[in-house]
Amino acid sequence: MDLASATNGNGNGFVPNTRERLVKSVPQPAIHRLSDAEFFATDEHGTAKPSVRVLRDHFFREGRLTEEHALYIVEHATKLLSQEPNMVEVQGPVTICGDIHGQYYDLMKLFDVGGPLTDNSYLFLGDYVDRGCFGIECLLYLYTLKLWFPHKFTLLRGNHECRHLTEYFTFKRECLHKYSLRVYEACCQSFLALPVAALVDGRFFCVHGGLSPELFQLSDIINLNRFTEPGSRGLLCDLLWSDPIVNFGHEDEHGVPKGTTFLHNQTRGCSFYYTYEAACQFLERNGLLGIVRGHEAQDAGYVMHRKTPTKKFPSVITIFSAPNYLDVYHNRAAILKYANKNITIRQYNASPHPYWLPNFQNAFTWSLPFVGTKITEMLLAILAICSEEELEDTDSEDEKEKEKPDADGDSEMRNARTLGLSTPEDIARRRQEIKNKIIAVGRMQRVFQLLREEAESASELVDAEVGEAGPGLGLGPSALGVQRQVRQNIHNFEDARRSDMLNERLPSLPPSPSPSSVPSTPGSIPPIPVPSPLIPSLSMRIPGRDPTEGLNMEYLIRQTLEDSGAGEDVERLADRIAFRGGGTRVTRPAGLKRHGTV
Ligand SMILES: [Mn+2]
Repeated sequence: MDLASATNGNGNGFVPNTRERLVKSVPQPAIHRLSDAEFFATDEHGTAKPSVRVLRDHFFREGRLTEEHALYIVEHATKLLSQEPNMVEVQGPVTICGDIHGQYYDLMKLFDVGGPLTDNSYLFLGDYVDRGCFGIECLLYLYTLKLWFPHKFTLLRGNHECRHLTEYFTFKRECLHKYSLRVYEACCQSFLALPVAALVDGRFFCVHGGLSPELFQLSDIINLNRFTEPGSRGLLCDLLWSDPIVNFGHEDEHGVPKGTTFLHNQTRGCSFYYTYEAACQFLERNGLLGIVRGHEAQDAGYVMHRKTPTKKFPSVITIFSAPNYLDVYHNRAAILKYANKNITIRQYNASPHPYWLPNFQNAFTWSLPFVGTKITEMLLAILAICSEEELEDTDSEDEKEKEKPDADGDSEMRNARTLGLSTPEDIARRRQEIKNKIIAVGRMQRVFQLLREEAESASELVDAEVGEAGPGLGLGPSALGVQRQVRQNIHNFEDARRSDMLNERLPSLPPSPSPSSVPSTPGSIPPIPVPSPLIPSLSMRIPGRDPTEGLNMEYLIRQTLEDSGAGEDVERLADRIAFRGGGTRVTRPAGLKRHGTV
């Protein structure tokens, strides 16, 4: 049974029980916080650690932890990660995994496909959070595994593991919604501690983004200070942000001069593209076989780039482990299994996951603009109950009345006296007050319209799996209509990638960064155009505003009230109605009454 027919009673006299779950096939979320006894398990040395099995199932059922337990995991993981070198040495056999991006339910599938940690090591290449709605669950689960298997479980830093991107995209908002600012701050501290590269069996260089013109020897990474925000240039930034050039391995056929190694990365708005030549030189210089990196969505979940001339092995392998990325890319995910000097790729598809409204809104907040628009529309409709002609008509009648001298003053003065207004100034003030009220209603309608557009566009690329249930819930068909339209317009991986291109960029850095996020070279940040159509939400586009403040209703109201150009119709209407005279006329316009008696 679908929700729409359930709530409407589907005409069979069925009255839903509001105390029971209407859609029983959707399991009830776990609403209780785990007790210490449930949360902790003991390892073989009798040390208490968060239970992997309990957390896995609890998170799967959308359960949350106490702030204390969440902080326990993040802080203990931070301590452990801080002790690791910038470049971790990993021994095979190992399963190498690319971007996860908050897709917890797909991460569970990844571990099904990858196999248990008892007979297998894991190396993750970063980007655990942002975009998907389950970033904190991914992070807490991965950190818990790190606590249990510190030497068999390696987590590298991705470009999203930083303050700037998590504020711009979804992770900060998610933390504030599900946990607290304290938990978010602890996560930011843990990001600083994540190592930035790994060397598998001394043969494979593993990193989130790729190479840098500042990277000659592997020792350049060892000497790096990684405990800082990456900024928009420099070695740390490049390791996390760079990409192989488009047409990598075939550059000369596309007009890239021979000998080119690094070019400005236009897709990202920072860092570099590295060429096949740059990759081959780097591998030769350091006696390596290949580069394994994540950072770019792939239709098949992976891509093997051109082989090196000397070792006949793919110079670069890109691996991406978030299937059906953002619910619209239609891509498969992949992990790379390296064992006995052999590489095997395992692919998997997306798993179903619970739906979140844009920006973690609840249904009431989300639908408020729809309700608001309707109410203000009704108010305006009541005020506009007489037509333009009728108003013109009564205007001229009034003027005629005014021309006639009246012993008792004109009709307006009569009206005014009943309202206790004695002087023409009082009447003028009263008129202005009424006019202002009507204008305010009109502008509130615009505010709600904007909020509604906001709620619709805030969906990023996220599609509505429950789209069909929308109209039945009366939440306003147009919002879900937009989401359906997004679904209709994105048919395949290429469509999604093109639409989402701007979100792959480094968002412009704040003009005056806080001390904790000062990049290594302050003042040298190039101006980066802010992408507009598909970035997370309008509130994030407002410079200097905290993106986690929600829908910024206050800001919208102020903007709308300052905006004098629009809403002329409302103003004209307000003029007309207010200038009819006393307050009672507003709810019972004179025009209508007179017209009605004709
Ligand atoms: Mn990335």
